[in-house]
Amino acid sequence: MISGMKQQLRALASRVRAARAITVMTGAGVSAASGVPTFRGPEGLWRTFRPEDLATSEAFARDPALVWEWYSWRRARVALCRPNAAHEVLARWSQDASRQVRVITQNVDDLHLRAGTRNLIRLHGSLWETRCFNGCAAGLRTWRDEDSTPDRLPRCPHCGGLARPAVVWFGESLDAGDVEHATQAASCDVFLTVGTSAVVYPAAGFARIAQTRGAFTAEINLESTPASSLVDLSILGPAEDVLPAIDQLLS
Ligand code: BV8
Ligand code: ZN
Repeated sequence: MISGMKQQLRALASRVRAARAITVMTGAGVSAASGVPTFRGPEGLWRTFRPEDLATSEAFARDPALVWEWYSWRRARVALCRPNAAHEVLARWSQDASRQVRVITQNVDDLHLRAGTRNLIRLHGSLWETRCFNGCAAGLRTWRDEDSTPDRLPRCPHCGGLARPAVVWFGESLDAGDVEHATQAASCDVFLTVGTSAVVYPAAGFARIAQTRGAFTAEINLESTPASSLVDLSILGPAEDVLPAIDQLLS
């Protein structure tokens, strides 16, 4: 194991420099410096709210107004946030035509998109999209919905039934196309897992898939996670500092 922050940064920068294909898996920690609350941890959303009360289809069926209230609150909060230095570095890397940089995110805040990231896979959907809760044929597609203060429950324009946030809740399958793209992206030279507690599957499994396919794997997080003992290099530090530091070592 490489010790000493400077040596770790240099080691990762040299891997990144040599790589032709890089895949980055991001989680809530990447958006923390933008002011978006994380889920787990001392200030996390799951301290105040129980996931099973808010992030399952059973919760929505039981109390759609409560679930919409939570998502509207999150929309309003994220609308005030801006991409930070971590999003910006990843966006720049993804725009480099000389190699393939793919970003897989568990975040629903769209800050990677707003930073201009290309080749983005949004595994858990978007806070800003809505779809039919009944699953009517026409309402299977999502539609953009920026309203963060709805005065009544959003409805499906096709069947008139309730509309729901187009995010992936616990117990729900991820979009098959997204999973396929993420599985393809796990074939890379360097796989980075950044700002995620690495406990939610299938997202947390892609680092191991990448490693078994021969990728160099590294983690950037404020603290150790279940991924730390798996990866080749674990850097303990804030993503908004570590990614710009690596980026600077590349030039
Ligand atoms: C599914 C809704 C098939 C969107 C979310 C295999 C093993 C065990 C369990 C399972 C398994 N396979 C499936 C499961 C069940 C379940 C699961 O994983 N459960 C776990 C928790 C035990 N998975 C599912 O249900 C998935 N579906 O597998 O479908 C299926 C179908 C039917 C029946 C069974 C299976 C669906 C998962 C989707 C969950 N959706 N939310 C929303 O409203 O946002 S959860 C959610 O967690 C968020 O979406 C978030 O994206 C995700 C992951 O969280 P993180 O991003 O990692 O955030 P967290 O707060 O945890 O961590 C932040 C980290 O950042 C911390 O480590 C912190 O130290 C660090 N940090 C903080 N600041 C910084 C920083 N790091 C760097 N810099 C900083 N500045
Ligand atoms: Zn409908």
